[in-house]
Amino acid sequence: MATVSTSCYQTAGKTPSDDHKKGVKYLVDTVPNMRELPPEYVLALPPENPIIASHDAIPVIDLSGLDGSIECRMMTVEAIASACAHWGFFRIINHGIEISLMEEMLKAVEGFFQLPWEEKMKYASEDVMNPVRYGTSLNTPKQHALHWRDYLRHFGHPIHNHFHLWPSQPTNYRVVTKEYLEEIWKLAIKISGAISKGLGLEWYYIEKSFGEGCQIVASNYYPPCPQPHLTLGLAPHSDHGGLTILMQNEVDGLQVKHGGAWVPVHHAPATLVVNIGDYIEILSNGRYKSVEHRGVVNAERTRISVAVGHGPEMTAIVAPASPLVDEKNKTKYRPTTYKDYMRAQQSSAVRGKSPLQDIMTSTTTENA
Ligand SMILES: O=C(O)CCC(=O)C(=O)O
Repeated sequence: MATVSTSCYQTAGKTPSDDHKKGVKYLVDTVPNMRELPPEYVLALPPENPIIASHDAIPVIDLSGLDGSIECRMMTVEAIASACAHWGFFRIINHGIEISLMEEMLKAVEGFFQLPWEEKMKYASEDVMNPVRYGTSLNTPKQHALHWRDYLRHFGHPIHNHFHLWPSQPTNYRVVTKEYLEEIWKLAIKISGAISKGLGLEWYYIEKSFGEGCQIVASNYYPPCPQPHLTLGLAPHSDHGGLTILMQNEVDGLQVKHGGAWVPVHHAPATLVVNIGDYIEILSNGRYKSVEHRGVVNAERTRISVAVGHGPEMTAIVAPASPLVDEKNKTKYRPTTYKDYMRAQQSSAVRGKSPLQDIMTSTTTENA
């Protein structure tokens, strides 16, 4: 079982002061030429699994196949089904999102993190369900070891409910983010159709299960770290939603757990990375598994990633799809509301997949 216990990620150093809440960028800006990692960020990391060679990389799917002939469409559906079953992660090309929009979004996010800390702290919140949150380290306000990451998380679709709450600086942030999130939502719905079909469900099954739907963007900022091997940007975790679409700048750092090893997901220009989250694991009754991933840091360059999660509306019941449950395939998860699941998952200082395990009817099932 791939779950990581909290103790593995307890800090090996002293208890942090509240100053750390201003962010890791604030720290590196105020302590130029930092040679040693502050002890609050030193993690007692478990002995590592070997990192396997990049030739064993996540599958690449040409999404233009979904707009082609019936044969082409079915081949693409099968490729996505195979990627979901074997990896839980895949890279997409020909996805239809303009490169210029991707670049503008990355710039807007970078612009936000470059604001003075006082401006960013206007969005700080300890409530994991707050519609807009600036923070540092992990999402939870519970006591945990510090990680080398600042983040901005906020709700997207349905955008009219949240637009006015988004950061007002940089001045183009709202306009660019709105356009990016609208395009990414359409893409997520298209991919969810292919995933539904691959599970033997009707094309619109997952989309319908979303109801009004929920989209959350998590933008991550990982400044250069003086001793990157002693810490992490983001601890291993799975995502609570249905599917996440991730874009990263040209600096590597994402790793995916596969076959007991951490596989690096390298930056590839103009591509996006898709992964399935806990909601699809549950909906598929365990046929597909959400996969743990983590962010490592480096000493030279700032890494930025923009992860957009897509799931159902808050009041939706999260449970296996009824066509996938029968006498032979009994339900493996206890129903819960998406809101309750998300709150539990986001509040947990325990990383890995333990929040999902808590709602499994049997904990003997192996996760990928
Ligand atoms: O920075 C990354 O590549 C990982 C981001 C991520 O997993 C998250 O924001 O939940």
